[in-house]
Amino acid sequence: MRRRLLAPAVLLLATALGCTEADPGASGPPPALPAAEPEVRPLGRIVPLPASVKPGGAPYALTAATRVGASGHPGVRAVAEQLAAHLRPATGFRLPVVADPAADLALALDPAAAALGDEGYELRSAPGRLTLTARTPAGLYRGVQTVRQQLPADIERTTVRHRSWKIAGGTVRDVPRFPYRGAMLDVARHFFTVDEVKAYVDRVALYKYNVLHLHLSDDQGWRIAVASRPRLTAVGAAAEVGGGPGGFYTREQYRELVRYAAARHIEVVPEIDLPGHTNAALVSYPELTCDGKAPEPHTGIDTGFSSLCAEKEETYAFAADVLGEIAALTPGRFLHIGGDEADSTAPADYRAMTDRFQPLVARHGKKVMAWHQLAVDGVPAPGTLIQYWGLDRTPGAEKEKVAEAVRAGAGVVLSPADRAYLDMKYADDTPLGLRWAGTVSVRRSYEWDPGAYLPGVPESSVAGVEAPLWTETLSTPEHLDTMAFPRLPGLAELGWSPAGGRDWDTYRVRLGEQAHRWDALGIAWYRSPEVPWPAGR
Ligand code: TNX
Repeated sequence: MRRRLLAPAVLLLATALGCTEADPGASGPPPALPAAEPEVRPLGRIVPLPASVKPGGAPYALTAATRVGASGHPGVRAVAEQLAAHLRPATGFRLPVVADPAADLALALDPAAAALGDEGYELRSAPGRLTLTARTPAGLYRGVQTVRQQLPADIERTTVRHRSWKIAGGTVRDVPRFPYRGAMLDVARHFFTVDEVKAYVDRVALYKYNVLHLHLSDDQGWRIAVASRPRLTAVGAAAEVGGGPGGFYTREQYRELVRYAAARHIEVVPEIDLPGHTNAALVSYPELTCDGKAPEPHTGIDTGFSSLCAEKEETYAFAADVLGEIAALTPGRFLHIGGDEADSTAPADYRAMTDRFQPLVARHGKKVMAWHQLAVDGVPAPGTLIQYWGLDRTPGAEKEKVAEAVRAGAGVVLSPADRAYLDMKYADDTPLGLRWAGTVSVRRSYEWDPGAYLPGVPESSVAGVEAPLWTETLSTPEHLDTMAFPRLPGLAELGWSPAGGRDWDTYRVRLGEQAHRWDALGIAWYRSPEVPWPAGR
C-alpha cells in the first residue's frame, strides 16, 4: 500500500529533477520528459542510434558567419546545398556554400575510408569546426540527418528563431547494420498525390531510410500510366476504397517522384502486384480474365478474389508491356512483382505465371522482388529479394520455405506483419488501422532482432527491413503520420543500428525526445502511452 502511494511522488520528483531515464519496472505511463529540450543535445542521443559515439570537448556552434565548405565534387556540393537550405530558414544565417575546405562546417569525401561503406559517415564536432566525412555522397546525406537531429528541434522551423545552435563536441562514426531500409506506401487502396508522397519521403529521409517501395496497383486502383495500356489509368485508376475518386501518376509525375527520392539518396522500388490483386487491371482489360467478362470496380477491402489467367497468352503480353515500361521508368535495381494472396489462382497457375513473369524482369536488367509467397508457391529466380510478411505464429513450414529460397541464393527483406506493419492498430482503441495481425504497440514493433528473426536465415542473407503502410483505412496525410509516428523511427533503428547497443528502455526516451522535432515539422503523431513524452505535449 505504502509503495503504491509513494510511487507517483517518486515519479514526479524524477520528472522535476529532469531525470529522463524511464523506469523499466514502472507499470502505467512512464514519467514525462522535461518540457524543454536541453540547449545542447548529448552527442548520439538521436534515432537511429549511431554505431559509435565518442563525446568530448566543447560544442560547435553555427553562427551568422558560418560557411559550408564542399569540394568541387557535384555530389558533395549537392548535399552541402541541401544542408545549407535546411539550416537557413530557422537560423536566418546566410550559410554560403563555398569551395573552401577550411570552412567551419566542412563536407568532404574520403574515397579511402573503406570502413564507412556506401552510407557510413564520420562527424567531428569541436569549437569552430564541424566536419562531415564519408566515402560517398549518400554517406554525407545520412550524416546530414545526424547534424539535423543533433541541433535543437527548432532547426526544423520555417521562420527565424533567435537562439543558439550548438552541436555537442566529439566524434560520431556511423555505418548501417543492413543495406536495405525500406518504407512502403500503398497508393492503390487510397491514392496519395505527388506532393503527399514527397512529404512522406521527407519523413523517412530524416531516419536514414534508403528505399521507398510504392505499391502501385491493386484491386481498387491502378496508379501509374502505361503508354501501351492506356485503359489501366483511363478506367482502372478511377476507384479507391470507400468510393473516392482515386487517381494516378503520369509518367512525368512518377519520374519527378523518383528524382525527388534520389536527391535524398532513396531508391524507389515500384510494385506491380501479380497475378492476384489485379481487379483494377481486369476492369480495364476484360480480355485478361479467363471468361473474358469485366468484373466490377472494387471499393471494399477484402482480398484474394482476383487473378490473371494463366492459360491466356494475353496475360504474358500484358505483363511484358507493363514491366517493360515500369523498368524504363526505374533507375533502381528492383521491380517488385507482388505475388501475395493469390487465393483465387490455382497453385499450378501461380507457378506457371510467376515462372514467366520473373524473366520479364531480368530481361530489363532488374532484379525481382516479391512477397514471400513466391518462395512458398513458386520458385524465386536466383538473386530474388523475398519480402517476408508473416507473423511470429506463422507455421514453421512456411518460414522454412523462405530459408530454402535463401539457401538457393535469395535475399530477404523482413516486414513481419505483427511487428513492422504500420497499418496495424497500436491498441484496441486505435481508431485507424486494421488488426488482422493483432495490435502492434510501439514496443512490439521495436523489440525484435532482424538478424536472428527467421530460423535458417542467417544475418548475412538479410538485406534489411521494410515498414509497409497499407492504406485501406488511411486516406489523408495526417492518417499516414499517425500510424507511422512513432513506429517508423523504431524500424529505422532496427535496420541501421548495431543490435548490441540498443534496448527499449533507453530507446523510448530517445524516441520521446523526437516529439519536439515532429511538432516543429507539423507531423500528426500518435501519443503512445508507452513512451515518455515531453511534459505538456
Ligand atoms: C496483407 S501484405 C496484404 C495487403 C493488405 C495488408 C493489410 C501483403 C503482401 N498483402 O494486401 O493491404 O495485409 O494489412
